Order: sequence, then structure tokens, then C-alpha cells
Amino acid sequence: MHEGVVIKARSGIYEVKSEGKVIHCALRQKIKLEDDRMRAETKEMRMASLVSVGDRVVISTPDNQSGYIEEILPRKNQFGRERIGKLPHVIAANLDVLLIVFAAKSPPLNLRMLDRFLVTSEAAEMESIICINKMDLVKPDKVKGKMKLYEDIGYPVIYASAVTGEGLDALRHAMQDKISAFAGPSGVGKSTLLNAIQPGLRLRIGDVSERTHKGQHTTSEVELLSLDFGGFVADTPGIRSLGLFEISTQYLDSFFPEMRKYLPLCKYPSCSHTHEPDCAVKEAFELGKINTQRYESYLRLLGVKDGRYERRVKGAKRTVSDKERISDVNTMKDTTRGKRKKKALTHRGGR
Ligand SMILES: Nc1nc2c(ncn2[C@@H]2O[C@H](COP(=O)(O)OP(=O)(O)OP(=O)(O)O)[C@@H](O)[C@H]2O)c(=O)[nH]1
Ligand SMILES: [Mg+2]
Ligand SMILES: [Zn+2]
Repeated sequence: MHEGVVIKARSGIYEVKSEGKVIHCALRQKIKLEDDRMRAETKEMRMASLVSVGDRVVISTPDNQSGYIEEILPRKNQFGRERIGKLPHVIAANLDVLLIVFAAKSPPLNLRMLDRFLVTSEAAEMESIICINKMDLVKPDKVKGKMKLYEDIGYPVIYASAVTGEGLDALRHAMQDKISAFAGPSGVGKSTLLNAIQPGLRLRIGDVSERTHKGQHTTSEVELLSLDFGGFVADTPGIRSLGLFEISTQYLDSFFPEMRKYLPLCKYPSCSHTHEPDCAVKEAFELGKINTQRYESYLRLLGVKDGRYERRVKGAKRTVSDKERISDVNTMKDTTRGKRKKKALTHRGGR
């Protein structure tokens, strides 16, 4: 019996890297039967999430060439997407770092979507690094100005260009000796960057349609690629913001690092930071300590329809009727939230 990491999964055959060798493994029937983590309508889908790239497994190798997966070890985290009408699909498990890649331009830099990726990554307790690619297409200062907000929150931001080579060393440094994944919308240049980081990977690259500025979903399979300078990286297919794992609204506030320090100071432990009195988060927002865009992202993810919130200028009326209704329901239903949130906070610590 050996331990290994699944580096590729395709039609029921898993490539497992163990002690420097790659062994093609099948899954023991007993695991398939025992597993109730995922109940899918079709065999393929179930397989896709039962064992995923990045999973640590115990294998037996009767003939040294091929083997069996005997046990799947518990995951420390998982990154994946929702699919309309289907069960969620785990794209990669046990990631040390999620590199969230967006383009400075073409497709346009969508910060709302970036917030969704960041929250998903926080929820999975992965380290997140933001990478803004295609810096060759823009005036750098403008984009850097936009991104300062994220640097202030504490997220590392790497500015890159696969064309000029900018940022490639910083990316290599961030990935070295880690299990990482490149995630982000389609067409932002994830595969192109990886090809530039390690020539020889020869990942397929797509065109960004000039007309729609939308990517074409060129990458479809996920594989952990071995890095010459140490570590593994997964190139993942572009994910539409809609397709990210749903995030529980219960802990949503703690997935916004800049809100965390204010959470214990709200009067009500179950505060949704929308309409409650003595809310430390809203107070911080009013004082300009929490960015409006980010607060609006929070409201949207909470389920507020338009996610707009205007700072209370003297005498001005707030526009929060939708959220008030939603958070009223939350407050009524969920009395244990504060306690659990505190636990989550201590556990996660600060950034
Ligand atoms: N100008 C410029 N173009 C780039 C850069 N990086 C990638 N591109 C182009 O952007 C397009 C999309 O690149 P891909 O690497 O296929 O994008 P992707 O993120 O892997 O897309 P999916 O696999 O669909 O998720 C290609 O035409 C690349 O040549 C860059 O730094 N600058
Ligand atoms: Mg790709
Ligand atoms: Zn509050």
C-alpha cells in the first residue's frame, strides 16, 4: 500500500503520482458502493466528484504498472462549480493556493465576479492570490489604482502579461512547492500564462472572440501538472461567476476579511449588517473604512436584488427595503449563528 496524489481523472482511470512514479489506477468497487458523499444521476458525474484531481489516496499496486485506489483520504478543501440541473462538480481538491486570474482587459475586468471567486476561496479556506493578466493591453496605473482596494484588504496582487513576461517570476514564486490551481473566467489567459511559466506544458490556448470579448472555454480537462521548480498546478476551465459553488449566507460576512474585525462588535450576534441598530460593520462602512463596491458585493451575495446601498448623507433615506426583508427572515430562523460565527473567526484567525 502506498499513498499518492491523483493528478488526472478520466473515464474511471486515475493517474496517481506516488513515490515519483505515475500509476494508472482503477477505483475499488467497495469505495464506489460505500460512498454517499455524492449521489448523482449518472455514473460519470458521480465519478467526477467522488475522486478528483488533488485527492490524496491510498493505492495497492499488484503489478507495479497499474493499481487500485483502496481509500480516499479526507479532503482539506475543494474547489468546484455548480452546474445547472446537475450536482456540483469538484474541480480540484487539497489546494494550497488558488490563483484567481482575471484579465486587465478583454474580457473586461469584472470586480463583482472577482469578489465571488474570493469569497468562494475564503469559504474553502484556501490561500488566494489575485493575478491580473494582459497588462500589456492597458495603462498599468489605471488598473493598479482599481486593484489597490484588494491590496489594502491584504490580498496579494500579481500583475502579469504572458506577452511581455511581466509577473511570471512572481507567479513561479507563489506556486513553488505548493499544490495550486489557476481559476478565473474563460479567455483571461490562464493556459497561456502557464505555458509561459513553464515552456513545454503545451496547453491548448483559445481566441477571445473580438465581437463578444468572451472566452471560448478552451480548457476542458483538469490535470495536475508537475512543475520543474517544485509543486503541482492545475489549469482549470473558465468558470462563469454563476457557476461557482453556492456560498452559505450564514458565514458570508466572515468571508470578507475587511469585515471580520468588526463582527464581534455588532450589537446582535446574528447581525446581517443591513438594517440592525448598532451595527459595527455598517458604521465602518459609513466612515469609509469598508469599500462601497465590496459592501455591495456582500449585499448581492446575501441575496439582495440590486445590492445597492447608499451612504447615509445627513437626512438621506437608505435604500435597503429588500435586504431588510431578507435579513429579518435570517434573524428569526438563525439564533445559533453568532456562536458558530465566533468559532469560525477564532479558527480562521486574521489575515
Ligand atoms: N495581449 C495578451 N493576450 C493574452 C495574454 N495572455 C493570453 N492572451 C490571449 O488570450 C486568449 C485566451 O487565452 P487562454 O490561455 O486560452 O485563456 P484561458 O483563461 O485558458 O481560457 P479557458 O481555457 O477558456 O478558461 C488567447 O488568444 C491568448 O493568446 C496576455 O498577457 N496579453
Ligand atoms: Mg485554458
Ligand atoms: Zn452588523
